[in-house]
Amino acid sequence: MTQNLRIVQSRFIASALDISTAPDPSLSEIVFLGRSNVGKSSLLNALCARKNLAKISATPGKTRLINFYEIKATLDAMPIVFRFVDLPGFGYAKASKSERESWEKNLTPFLQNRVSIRLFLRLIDSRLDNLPQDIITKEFVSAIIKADQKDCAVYTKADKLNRKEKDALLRKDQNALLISSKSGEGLDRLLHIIIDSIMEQKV
Ligand SMILES: Nc1nc2c(ncn2[C@@H]2O[C@H](COP(=O)(O)OP(=O)(O)OP(=O)(O)O)[C@@H](O)[C@H]2O)c(=O)[nH]1
Ligand SMILES: [Mg+2]
Repeated sequence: MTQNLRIVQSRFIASALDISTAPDPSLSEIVFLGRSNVGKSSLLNALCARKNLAKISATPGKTRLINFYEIKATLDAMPIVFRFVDLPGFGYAKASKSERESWEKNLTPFLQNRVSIRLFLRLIDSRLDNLPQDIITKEFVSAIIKADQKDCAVYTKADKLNRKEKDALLRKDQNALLISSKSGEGLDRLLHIIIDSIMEQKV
């Protein structure tokens, strides 16, 4: 039997520069991780069916702080409350050295020590898989992940791929989760993965 899962409410709660200024880790958190411009903020908006909840831009480097959103979903009749955490992108070529250092200085301890993180959503541009920076991120998450956390790779902008290109990606990784914030492809499957990561912790 398929369950009826949907996000019914979403709101911005706070921005923080680092873990010390972040809100209390009192709710399960899903972090959106990936290169600048990969589509993190767009995915967050698409999952919530909101246009401008998180700021998006064609210019890389739009998201500068750690942004927390409170999300209310329902699984059949059961309410589930959790948070989405939109992060600044790394690897933005035009970022100054000090901006890159500030990313590492603030976000590395956040990702390592934030106990409420249940799921690392690693976004990868489906047209540009295997970029060195994405491989480094995968290794970084593998090194810090704890037993009560999950890691999930998400291939973004699937609307830009034709059938042949999608098949090629799926041949390389048969579990590849192809999503598009534009067409809505893969969003329902992703939402189930998100909720599973939260529910597993509770049982
Ligand atoms: N075609 C298409 N474009 C997308 C999709 N998702 C995002 N984009 C575009 O990609 C650009 C970057 O999107 P953002 O969501 O701001 O990316 P981000 O990862 O949050 O970027 P930073 O905040 O700079 O780290 C924007 O021009 C979006 O419109 C998608 O699924 N399909
Ligand atoms: Mg962003």
